[in-house]
Amino acid sequence: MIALAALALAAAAAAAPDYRARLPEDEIIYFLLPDRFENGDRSNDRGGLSGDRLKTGYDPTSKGFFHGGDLKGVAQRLDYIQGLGATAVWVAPVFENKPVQGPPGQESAGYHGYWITDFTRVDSHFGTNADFKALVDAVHARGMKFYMDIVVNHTADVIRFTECRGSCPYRSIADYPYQRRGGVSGAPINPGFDGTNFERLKDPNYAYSVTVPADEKDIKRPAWLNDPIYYHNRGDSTFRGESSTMGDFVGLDDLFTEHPRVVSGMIDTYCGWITKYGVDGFRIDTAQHVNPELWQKFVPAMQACARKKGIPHFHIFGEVAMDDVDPAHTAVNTRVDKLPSVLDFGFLWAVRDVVAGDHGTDELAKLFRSDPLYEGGAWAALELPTFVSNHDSPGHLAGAIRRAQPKADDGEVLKRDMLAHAMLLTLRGVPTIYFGDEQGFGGKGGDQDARQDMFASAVATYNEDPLVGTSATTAQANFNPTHPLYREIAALARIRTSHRALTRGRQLIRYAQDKPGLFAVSRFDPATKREMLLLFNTSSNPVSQNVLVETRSARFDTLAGACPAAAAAPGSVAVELPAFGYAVCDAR
Ligand SMILES: [Ca+2]
Ligand SMILES: [Ca+2]
Ligand SMILES: [Ca+2]
Repeated sequence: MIALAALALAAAAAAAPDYRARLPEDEIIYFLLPDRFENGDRSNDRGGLSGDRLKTGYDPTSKGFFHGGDLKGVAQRLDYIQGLGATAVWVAPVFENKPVQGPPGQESAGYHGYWITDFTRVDSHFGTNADFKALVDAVHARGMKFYMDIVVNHTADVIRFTECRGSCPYRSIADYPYQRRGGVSGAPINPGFDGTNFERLKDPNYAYSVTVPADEKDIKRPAWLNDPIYYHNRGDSTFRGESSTMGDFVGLDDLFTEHPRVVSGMIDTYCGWITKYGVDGFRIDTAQHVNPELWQKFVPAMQACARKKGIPHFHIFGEVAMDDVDPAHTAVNTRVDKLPSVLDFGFLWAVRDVVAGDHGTDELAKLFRSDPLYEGGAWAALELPTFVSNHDSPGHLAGAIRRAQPKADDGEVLKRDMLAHAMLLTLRGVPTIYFGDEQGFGGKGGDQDARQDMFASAVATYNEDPLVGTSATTAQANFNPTHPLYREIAALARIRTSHRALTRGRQLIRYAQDKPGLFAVSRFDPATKREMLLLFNTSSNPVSQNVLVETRSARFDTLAGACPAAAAAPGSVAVELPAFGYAVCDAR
């Protein structure tokens, strides 16, 4: 049996295209939370813990607790993921988390993966390190890539301060300098420490009195993480000024990422995952809450580690979250921090404004006009993972459309949703599909509300929320390859991955306006210079107008929608689109 399985795996690997040769912009990413995707092993639902949900973290009826999904479940559903056209999987953090945290009455669980205690081990709710290896190998055997989600900014909330309970206000360096205990008039400590000579930093009690509960003194791995000297210990971030990088993210212990021991420790830990498992990239959580100097060292170290493992195009993209269209904000982290790429939050909000809301299509033009701000210029923008929903956004895209267009019927919501996905899958950037979008999931609000189960859910507020494009609800499993969104995304994904103009092509805005209507873009195959004309109508009325193209683009093949067969005159095509329609037109 084992020999047969190994033979089958070897055959699949031989058949798989050489995924290592692909560039980051060649991929289509599928992003999922393992707890919410598929339950492949009922025996690990409680993570090997016993007791009530406050001990095990398991409560499938609550949106803030573990639901039972795991890595074996992801491995069982790779046909579904690959069938959608995805070429890479981004899995939310798999590391061992503190199962439950939060003040009494407000507890929730580490089902999302961002409260890590052990950076060397897979969370026991998700399986084992062997399950992780099996999953990564199975993904690779299909010619797909595996992107890990990593955290460097913080660990789980273990450190407490005796001066406060629950929320602890941020205490600045000016008010609580390192060389005094508890404020400027306090007793001298850490003599000579200037913020850089860390051998002189001996006492972590400058801002607060630091304490760790006795039963949690040794729960972090690697073991150096248990020493409070490696944390900022200044209280909760206000996400402004100095606290943005030195404050605790809602109590999560903020690592002293300026400290050389922290830098080398994180480099060793994450290089270990690359070396052991051959993963193909990292999504970096809370990247803007870490000092740029850490990334300037960490990124080249990861790239070197990957090259040594035979991974030439290791992708690294940071989460630089923002709640409006401000590409200058995200671009800074590629310029100063030297992050190779960042999640394109500007794209998320621009598409939602233009397709869910009623903003003019020039909002998209304005976003793309800023592409040269990124380190490496507009070519670097090709590697930005783009998305229309994620696990922190206010609902899936379908939910956002419903809220923005309360009078729209299900058919219009579906059309708008498909239009947004057509933009995602044809415009510049790396399309990143958030699990459940392809099944018409909605969502009533942010984070916990946007993390619905793909397997049959027991969460009442998920199950009462109608899905788009189907009469199903989240009370049943929703791995339906005939859902209209799944089919549309799959068709567009195949168009994208079979045309270099759409993966690697420079992008030129042809037309945009200050109200809903036409958005027209050309992209160019970098080798042949052949033009691909992309047409989107964000308006509820049909569009009929002439659009500028290259004079050499005389005839067009229709890849999606309906394209003009030929130019009306050299350099001009007559475009007709129905309400919320789109077209992908391959010039020849
Ligand atoms: Ca399970
Ligand atoms: Ca803490
Ligand atoms: Ca920080």
